[in-house]
Amino acid sequence: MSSRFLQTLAGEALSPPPIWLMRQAGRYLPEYRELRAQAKGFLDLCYTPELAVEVTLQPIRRYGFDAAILFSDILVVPDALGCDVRFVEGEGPKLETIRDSAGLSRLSKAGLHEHLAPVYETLRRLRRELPDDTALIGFAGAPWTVASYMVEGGGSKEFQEARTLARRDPVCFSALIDLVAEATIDYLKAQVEAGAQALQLFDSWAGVLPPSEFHRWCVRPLKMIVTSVKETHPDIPIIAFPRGAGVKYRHFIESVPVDGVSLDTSFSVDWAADQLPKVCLQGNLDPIALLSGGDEMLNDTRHLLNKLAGRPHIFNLGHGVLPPTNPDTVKRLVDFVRSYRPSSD
Ligand code: 1CP
Repeated sequence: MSSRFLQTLAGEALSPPPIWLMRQAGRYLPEYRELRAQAKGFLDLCYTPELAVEVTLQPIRRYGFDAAILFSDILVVPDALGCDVRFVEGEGPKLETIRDSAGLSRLSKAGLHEHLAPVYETLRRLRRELPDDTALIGFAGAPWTVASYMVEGGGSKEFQEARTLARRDPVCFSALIDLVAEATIDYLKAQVEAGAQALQLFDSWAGVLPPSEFHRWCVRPLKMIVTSVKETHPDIPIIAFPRGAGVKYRHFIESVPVDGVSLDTSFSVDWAADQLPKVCLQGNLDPIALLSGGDEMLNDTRHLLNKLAGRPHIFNLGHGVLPPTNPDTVKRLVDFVRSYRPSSD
């Protein structure tokens, strides 16, 4: 196994740790903005292998990250199920809303693989083009997060409609969650067959679920997905990101057989290192630290590296790189992590 990222997910504690960043491809990079301006739209970028490969490779060329993440979006799954998805300039995603059984009946996974074939082609090309020591990460959104976008018709602060539907009509909501979960299983298995060497599941809105609902809508569907993918692909490492779940991360790790968890910015790494079961930890520098940059960013980074030294750790942010981030600051961060040697602070 030549990739430091995969070695770490397999349980080795490497110093310095491997590094990649969520949303490492995207709007903070001038070369992304240039290519994006030429594409017809954001989804066009995701469904054109030539362009998606190029965008995935941009941050690898600049920074030599230990892993490349497929350039796509979590909302290609609803799109493939027949729920119309559009990305409106400056407004984010807009989806056809699904709020009842009539809406649900319009969706089907019959055309899933045909619709997502360009994504599989992107992965095949990437595996050929990436250096052997750069791991290729495939991904999908978790059912709770994806279904929430479908019920809301887009992004939201509180996901009020989705949470209300889950309580008012749990049978309908549960059918939507199951459909997304089943589609996600098929999608992730196909990603592995096309060359993904690890998978990440993004449950970006797990944090809005109260403890009484967390198990049902976050833990249960993710357990189903991870178990099923590992049944056919036992060696594929899987990282989950139940963002905002706080102390419920522990229950999550005890219940879902993941190889790693991505920590959001709410965690003190001291707490995580003491309290969380021994899975690989990924994270969790605050993306805002890269906006202010400077020595404070490096001090936070040193603290994090010191606290997690000695256990399997993949350096990352607590959420995605923000569009106003200066690409030179990312370079400074990567150089710092790569030259890190344990010390006291
Ligand atoms: O205008 C543009 O160019 C589009 C901006 C953009 C990009 C670069 C979107 C729209 N998606 C992406 C790529 C993307 N999305 C990746 C691959 C790139 C990488 O990580 O390097 C990944 C893994 C995602 C995942 C994603 N999409 C999540 C989960 C992760 C997270 O950040 O919490 C979510 C919630 C989405 C939905 C989405 N897609 C795009 C936007 C702006 C949003 C958020 C919408 C909202 O809730 O307001």
